[in-house]
Amino acid sequence: MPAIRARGGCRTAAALTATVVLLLVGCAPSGAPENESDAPAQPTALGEAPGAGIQLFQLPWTSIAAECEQTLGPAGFSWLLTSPPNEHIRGAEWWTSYQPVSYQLESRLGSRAEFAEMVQRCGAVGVDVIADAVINHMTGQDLPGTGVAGSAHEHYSYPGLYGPDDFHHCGLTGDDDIHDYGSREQVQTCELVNLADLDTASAPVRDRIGAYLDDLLSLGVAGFRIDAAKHIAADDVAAIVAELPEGTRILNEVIRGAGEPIEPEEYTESGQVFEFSYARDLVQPLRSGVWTDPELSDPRPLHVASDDAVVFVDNHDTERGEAKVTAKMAGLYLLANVLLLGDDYGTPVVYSGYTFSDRDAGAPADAEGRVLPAECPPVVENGVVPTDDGARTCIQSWPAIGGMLAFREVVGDAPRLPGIEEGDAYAFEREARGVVAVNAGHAAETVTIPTGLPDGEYCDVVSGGREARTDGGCQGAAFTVDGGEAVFELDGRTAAAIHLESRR
Ligand code: LAG
Ligand code: CA
Repeated sequence: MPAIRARGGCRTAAALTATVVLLLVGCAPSGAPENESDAPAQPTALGEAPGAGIQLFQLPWTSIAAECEQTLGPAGFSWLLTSPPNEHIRGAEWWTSYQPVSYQLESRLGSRAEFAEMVQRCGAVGVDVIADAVINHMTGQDLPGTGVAGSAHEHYSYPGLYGPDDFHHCGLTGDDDIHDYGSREQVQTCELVNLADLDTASAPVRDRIGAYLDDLLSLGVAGFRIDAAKHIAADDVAAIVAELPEGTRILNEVIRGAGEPIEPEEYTESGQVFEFSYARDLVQPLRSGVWTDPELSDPRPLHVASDDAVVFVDNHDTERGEAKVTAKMAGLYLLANVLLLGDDYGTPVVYSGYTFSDRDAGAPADAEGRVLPAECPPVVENGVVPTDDGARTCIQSWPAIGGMLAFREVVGDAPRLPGIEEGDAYAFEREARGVVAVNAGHAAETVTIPTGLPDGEYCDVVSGGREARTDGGCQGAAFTVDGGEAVFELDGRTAAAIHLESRR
């Protein structure tokens, strides 16, 4: 697996260690023991949790740069995923981004210079940038047109880049579109919703794609989401990735579909994959109030191995489709994100988009079609999402998110233990390092869970955020561990999390 930067460990060491000595020697490896005089011996050597990311959907580059400095860096995100940065078709819909016209870094979200500056500014605060790479296809336009940077395009002609021979013409269906997801050949060589399908087995096509990815790497990106990876043969993805520098992060988008011949497992050779099973399983108990522990083996059933998985509550497609819990249900969405970030499985990515009532509606834009800059307030009350169309959801500004990122740094790779269910509430421990509790019901509920955390009063990082512990008190709620049991009295639709370092 590509290396994940050691940023979380650095922060953890600094946060856990009161001594100046360790700070002077720089970022100690995360396995270093932390010995506070009043703390009991640490249970086991601490391995790092995978650094968490955030998808910033259709957010302009200038806004992302500011967001990194103001919120994402301080909150403890280690990477972010942008929308596609290259030239695409004109139009007001968000999905114009998924119809490439050229590989110039000129889009509704900003210019090449703005993109480059964003990568630098985010990197300076410890946030890596991953770009969404649309390399399976070009446009789905049947009529000639020009892209947002002025490049001419026809369905199978992109002057200076691709001509008709560079595309699959599958000949398997009447219109050359994909009709049967049970057919590997159709899915990978026919057209996804009429999008001209690149012949990714051909050397010139691979070279052009490689040059585009190299160009983005030259600006400092850490890696790529491979859009529609399921529609590119795993061997083709692997061949393209093989030409990239060692350590380039690859996140393959391969939606797991029941009974389909193409499986996410095929793509782990070239990087991680988004594990769609995870989101599907995560939200079920939130809606039903019936909790079952996930199978705590690795891999979980119908999941890739933890190291291979990128996990999420929703993304820009599922919030418009299959996701049962989205920002539209802000209370449950908070719980889902707490569970996501509290888990020991996969590399989590939080999703931040904008409110919509029309699934096609693009983010608010100016007269020329450029998406308007948008700023999130540094702090937004947990679970609050604006309801007006086009407003940014800004969940990264919830105290709970920064609080759970701190939780991850403290619990590291401590395993998740089987949980305790109490009515609609549920709690689980990350062995001897932290406990997460959620109440999916509307009524208050108390859940009591045995824990290896030392007895004491703990500050809740969901309500209290990253700096939950204040001088002598707590920023938010407090919970007690007594006689080896943690007790969480939770109001309806609330969550809590405590960890070794949130003890008062
Ligand atoms: C993806 N992952 O595999 C993206 O995450 C997803 O957002 C993309 O679909 C898709 N694959 C292609 O990159 C989006 C919209 C589609 C849109 C498509 C192309 O969800 O609705 O299709 O991008 O812009 C639209 C129209 C179609 C039309 C097509 C071609 O909705 O009706 O056939 O454009 O003109
Ligand atoms: Ca294809």
